[in-house]
Amino acid sequence: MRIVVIASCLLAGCAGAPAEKQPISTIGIDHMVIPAVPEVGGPVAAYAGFDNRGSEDRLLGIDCTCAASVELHQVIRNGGQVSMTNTFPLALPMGRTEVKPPGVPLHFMLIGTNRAFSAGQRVPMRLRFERAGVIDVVFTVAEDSKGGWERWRPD
Ligand SMILES: [Cu+2]
Repeated sequence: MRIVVIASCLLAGCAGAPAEKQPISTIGIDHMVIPAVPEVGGPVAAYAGFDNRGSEDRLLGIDCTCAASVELHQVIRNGGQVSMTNTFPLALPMGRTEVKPPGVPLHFMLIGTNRAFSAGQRVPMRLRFERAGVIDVVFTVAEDSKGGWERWRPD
């Protein structure tokens, strides 16, 4: 049993010396969804839900080999004008926080993608938290964001 646990830890990309005490994650992540986008290079939205069962934390950033960068966009309406600004970090007070379709006021945005996304594909990303540290998760590409969010199930 011990060997199985270590092996799965290696697969998940656990970093740091084994003797070092790893920060205990108190963040649960779910509903990791990306809409299908056939064009390469354009911005692509991403969504996720967070359950913070510990003390207040912040999501500092997201890394994906699929994109040049990932931003947290806040949609700001100013009269007829709509603009999106990068607003990382994302505050995660105790309890539930959702970055949810339709993405207003918040969505994650993959900038400068290097691949297309088609429904059913799985896309690993690395989330960096101020207190919980690094957590690797896998996003699922859905035909559309809202449907993908509603039908999302844990592995
Ligand atoms: Cu955006």
